Amino acid sequence: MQKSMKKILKFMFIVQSLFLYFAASTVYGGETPSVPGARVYFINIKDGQTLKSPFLIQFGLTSEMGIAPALADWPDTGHHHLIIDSPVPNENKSISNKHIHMHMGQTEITLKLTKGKHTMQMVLGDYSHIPHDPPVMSEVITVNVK
Ligand SMILES: [Cu+2]
Repeated sequence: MQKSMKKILKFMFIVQSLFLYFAASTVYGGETPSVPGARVYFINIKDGQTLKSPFLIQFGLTSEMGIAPALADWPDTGHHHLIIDSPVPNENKSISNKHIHMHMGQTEITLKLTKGKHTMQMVLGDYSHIPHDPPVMSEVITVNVK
């Protein structure tokens, strides 16, 4: 990664932290539209797959929409979230920090999970971490971690 890019990402992270701190009680609209047909999907993991922890997860997004870092309010974009062992978050609210946010616009992560069965679901969130309208979510998949 280029040095300037790293600086930008670091700056955005700081801005985001401040933003979350000062705006924690602000109510967001949750009105960012998604693009019809946009879909998120697990690229390299299938429902029912057995995995050895730690493992890589690659996040796919169809070409109707693009990836942007959190706080970048660009049209038709969002950032990935991974929901583990939990129901879909409230669609009109900011996705809580107990879920994994790929707020720098990452499209893959290495994940450690305890042994056993886990459910995973992807949800795209807008610049303020709120799912789009209508939400862009993957199916819930179950993996077996050994
Ligand atoms: Cu987020």
